[in-house]
Amino acid sequence: MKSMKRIFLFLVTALSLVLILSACNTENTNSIGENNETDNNGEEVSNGDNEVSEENEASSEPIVVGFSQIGAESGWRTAETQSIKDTLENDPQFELKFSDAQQKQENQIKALRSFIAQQVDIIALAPVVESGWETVLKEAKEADIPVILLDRRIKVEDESLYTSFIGSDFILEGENAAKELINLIGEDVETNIVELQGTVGASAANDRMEGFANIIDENDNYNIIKSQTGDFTRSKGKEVMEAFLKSDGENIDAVYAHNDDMALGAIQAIEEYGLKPGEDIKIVSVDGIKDIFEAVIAGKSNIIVECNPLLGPQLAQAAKDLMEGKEIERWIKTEESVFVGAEAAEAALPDRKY
Ligand code: GYE
Repeated sequence: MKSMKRIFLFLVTALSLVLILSACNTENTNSIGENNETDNNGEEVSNGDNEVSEENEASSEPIVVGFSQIGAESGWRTAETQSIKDTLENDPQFELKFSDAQQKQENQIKALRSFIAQQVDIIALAPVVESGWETVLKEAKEADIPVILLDRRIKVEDESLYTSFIGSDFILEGENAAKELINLIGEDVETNIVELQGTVGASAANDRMEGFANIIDENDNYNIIKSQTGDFTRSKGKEVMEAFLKSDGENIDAVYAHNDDMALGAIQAIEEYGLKPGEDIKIVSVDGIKDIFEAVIAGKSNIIVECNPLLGPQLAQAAKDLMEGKEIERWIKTEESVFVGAEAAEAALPDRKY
């Protein structure tokens, strides 16, 4: 009888030890934010991780990236979406969850909340506008999901709400657009410019406007006589240019468009008005899509300030680095050029990838 009692005691002690050890293991795993997950009831949802297979699992489990894209308003954006899909969908190390917000911030916020609920590893956000992100990004932070901003910036007081920004220097793009325009026309020539702005509240619009004004304001011969949003689209660009031509017609010497699509719309409007785009009215625009190269080659536009949308490889690298616990740069910049005139455009066109 005594020996039965001893065996029973031994079994109870052994069982408790096993339970304590496995509890410790769970705590460790969760505290380093690894792959164990909890469901709505707070219960652990096993995804195959355990002590023995942890290393193997970590290398075979894909990195889940939730990407909230703005929409498809421009050739540039379509190229960006393609680059991200091509890169992440063709790499078994990644699983991409893609969401198109159709230009609406509220849809982006919904997408982010859904990514958080699905416990993605990384959120990539191309923010349509600069402001209004605090609440949802705090939710991502609380869920320990790093957020990488793609192509546009945001304004937040707490800079720790995002990990990194991958994209261009829009102020510099605006400055380059103005410098090249002044070079082309001549600094002593009285020049009236109309400006086609991008989406209201977007960093790409705000900064391109600021950079351009920085340079133009230094030259008394150059004046921005009209400035209005064309929402980064061809149709709106055309519409706004028609209105500019109606009110200011022959007084317009140059167009500065925050993107190529709006410039292409403006070209149509100018032709329909009976003037020659690229000659009677000089044109400078930002992005560098193939269509604008063709327009410059045809003499219908003049200056292209490049902005690179092929951000897939940089996003993939940043995501891998983050998952390996490496520090990534706060601003991952893209290399860009400026093309002036038909000859330069013709030489570059065969190598254009978007
Ligand atoms: O220039 C424009 C697009 O955010 C940099 O958005 C991007 C801009 C790009 O729709 O064409």
